[in-house]
Amino acid sequence: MTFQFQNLPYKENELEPFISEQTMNFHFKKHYKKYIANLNALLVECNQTPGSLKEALLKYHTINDAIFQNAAQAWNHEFFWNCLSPQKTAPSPVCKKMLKEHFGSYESFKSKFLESALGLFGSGWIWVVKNSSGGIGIMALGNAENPMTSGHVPLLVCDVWEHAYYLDYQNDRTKYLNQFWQVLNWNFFDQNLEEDSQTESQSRVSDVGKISRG
Ligand code: MN3
Repeated sequence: MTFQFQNLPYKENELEPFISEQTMNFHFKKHYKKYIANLNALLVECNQTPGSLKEALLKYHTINDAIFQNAAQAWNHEFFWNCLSPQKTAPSPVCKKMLKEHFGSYESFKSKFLESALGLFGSGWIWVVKNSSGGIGIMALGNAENPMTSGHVPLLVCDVWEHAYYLDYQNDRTKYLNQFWQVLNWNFFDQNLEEDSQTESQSRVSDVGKISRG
């Protein structure tokens, strides 16, 4: 299977003034599309046909760095585009409750997020994840790393590779992170939580099926 690039869910200039059209243009056309092209070329070379980016990144995580990195970067960027929105959104009551439970308050969640982002040396991604015990947490992962390889469910992410902010904020990651909240799509958090709970209840149903048939 050849992977096709996904279009942005908004126009390149719609996140201005927080993320410029120029940044989105480079980010989408030069970085993200390149990962898809690289991945397709690598898969042809070794005659592999994973069914999805998720399948590719999970399968090649420990066995082929080049395929993993390009598949993960493609997946991470598609997820990241959806974490941004030109419409102003706010955490839902469910989301607020979770943030309060796990971080004490919305404000302390934000400072923990910023602290993790500033603490990550070099390029990477700052993830809000659901862990296997149902709690939520923040993971700062370098380069192309993705929380699904360690069994976590991604709920939100911020791209902290310099290509995501250098044209607008130069080396000032703090300034970029402070603007990130202006365009963060909180509805996507709820959507990912909802999808995960559906997957969980489906797997419970199939477990019950296995037991009764056994
Ligand atoms: Mn990027």
